[in-house]
Amino acid sequence: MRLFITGVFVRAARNARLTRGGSQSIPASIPAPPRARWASTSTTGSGPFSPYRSKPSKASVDATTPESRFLDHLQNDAEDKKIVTSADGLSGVRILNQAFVFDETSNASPSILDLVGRELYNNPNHPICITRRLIESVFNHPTYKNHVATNPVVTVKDNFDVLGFPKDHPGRSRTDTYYIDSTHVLRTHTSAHQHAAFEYMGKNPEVGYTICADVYRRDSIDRSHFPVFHQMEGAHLWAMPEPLNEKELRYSRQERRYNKILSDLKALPQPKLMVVDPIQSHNNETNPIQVNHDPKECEAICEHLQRSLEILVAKVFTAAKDAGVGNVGDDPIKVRWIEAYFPFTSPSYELEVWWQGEWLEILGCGVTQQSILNNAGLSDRIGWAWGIGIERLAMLLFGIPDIRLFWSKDDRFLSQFKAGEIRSFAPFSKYPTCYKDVAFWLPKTSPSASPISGSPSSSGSGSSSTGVAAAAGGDATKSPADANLSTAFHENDFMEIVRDVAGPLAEDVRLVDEYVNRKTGRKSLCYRINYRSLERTLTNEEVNKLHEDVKKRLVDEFEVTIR
Ligand code: FA5
Ligand code: MG
Repeated sequence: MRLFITGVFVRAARNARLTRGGSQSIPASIPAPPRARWASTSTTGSGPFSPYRSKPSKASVDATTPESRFLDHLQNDAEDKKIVTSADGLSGVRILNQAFVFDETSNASPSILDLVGRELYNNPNHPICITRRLIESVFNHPTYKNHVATNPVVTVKDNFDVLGFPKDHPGRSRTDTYYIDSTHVLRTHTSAHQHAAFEYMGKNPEVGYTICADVYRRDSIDRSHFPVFHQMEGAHLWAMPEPLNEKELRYSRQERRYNKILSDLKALPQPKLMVVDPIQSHNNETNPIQVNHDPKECEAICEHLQRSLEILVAKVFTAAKDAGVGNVGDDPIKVRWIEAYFPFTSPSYELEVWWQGEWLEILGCGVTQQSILNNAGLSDRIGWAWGIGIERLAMLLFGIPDIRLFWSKDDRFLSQFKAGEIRSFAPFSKYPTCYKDVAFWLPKTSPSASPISGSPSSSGSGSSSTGVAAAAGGDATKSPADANLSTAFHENDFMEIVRDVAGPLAEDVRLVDEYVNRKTGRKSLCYRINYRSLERTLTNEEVNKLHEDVKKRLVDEFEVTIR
């Protein structure tokens, strides 16, 4: 591992690589939402557009089936209730006026559906929105169009298929993703809107975009993980210039595109921060450039991507330092690049920031897969994309110690933030914690996959020793990645029960013991649940009741034997 080196040094080395290239040759359902829920936030440019495609017509649904009658009922029911059950035993949900009938794939729980529609990113005095605005100030008009996508229900196609997720990717599993029905999910990442955003770019003048949205993942419970969080996605593309005359060759046009990328790179300021960059080349076996891409052009795009994100990090951390958040004093801001894997970019990277003694992953990024651009009608463009966790940045910016606080409706939290201001959060309380253990035998048929064998909270926190990160959730260490294995015990199922029963009163859940009885072959697990309210002291009776409810659901739903 190389020692810390400054960004300036790294850039100098990389720029040398860039210019050395010289004259290399170039190698060759259910109805969609009734109205667009996608809004552009910048003051200029074209208006809103819909990221959704074809709407199954009502006429194509057989109106005589109980399903279609129930669907009509759901659609038209005047009651302001999210989940509705019919006399036929059908149940379904209305999300932002769109009706869905649950099927055997549905697994979105009421506690999650309750959080849909809060639109924290649209409240100007909320830390999520303040952070969003800060990011947008770096990726701004006229280069970038700033969007928000308010409807979190997307098709499986948009969330996974068009992005090239393999069929067995763990992120697709019902243990990791909230399915509304077999063809719709609560989006697990803002990349679900990539295809629509690229199509939009094809018809509009901006060469880049940002999209801000709430995203949903069945995940661990701790202070930096919540099943709903916010992401921002960004992209920048370079188009092939128009031919200068009839005779101009494609090669020459591509050379001009490459020169434009270089001049855009040169125009970016050099931020002041320390960069740990063990990546010697943007083209290697484990993280290759795409077959149809020119190595030197790809190199320039990676440089532009990395520099743009380093500028963002420098801006965010300087703001936090200036506000005296996190006691970082005069220490230089340190970031580290690591190689990653995403099905929709290659090469791919993650960026980590050194914060209070550890590396914290804040984003994933890479060179957009050409097939995705081609599918959106942009075959003559090339470029990069990134996806950032807003809470991760906001926690650093404001010194917010627990991710649950973002959802607080308590005025003691909300009144501390003002649009455009970065300031250190003043904790208003520390109510006592109460932990309780639950130990149980798994049924004999459960798979032997150990929930403890990987990091219990591995979707995005801390550093990855292998340097290869999962995309958009999904942790292969926790269970088999088979959406049909619904009865097998998965750690995320346990997390979901706790979340459903205790909601934001569960602060942290971790596996504290695991062993196999040699005689019976049965496995025993013991989880510790920390109950703590951010707003009041919990009574003993209250916690006991919650814990009993967790146990009961565990027995009912997973046929475990409590020890
Ligand atoms: C993605 O979601 C990719 N869509 C990012 C991307 C976009 C890559 C475009 C390439 C091109 P990932 O699963 O690593 O990647 O999540 C991105 C970021 O979201 C993480 O770096 C982290 O900051 C944040 N994040 C992930 N899981 C959580 C969680 N449970 N709670 C809070 N933040 C999270
Ligand atoms: Mg990640």
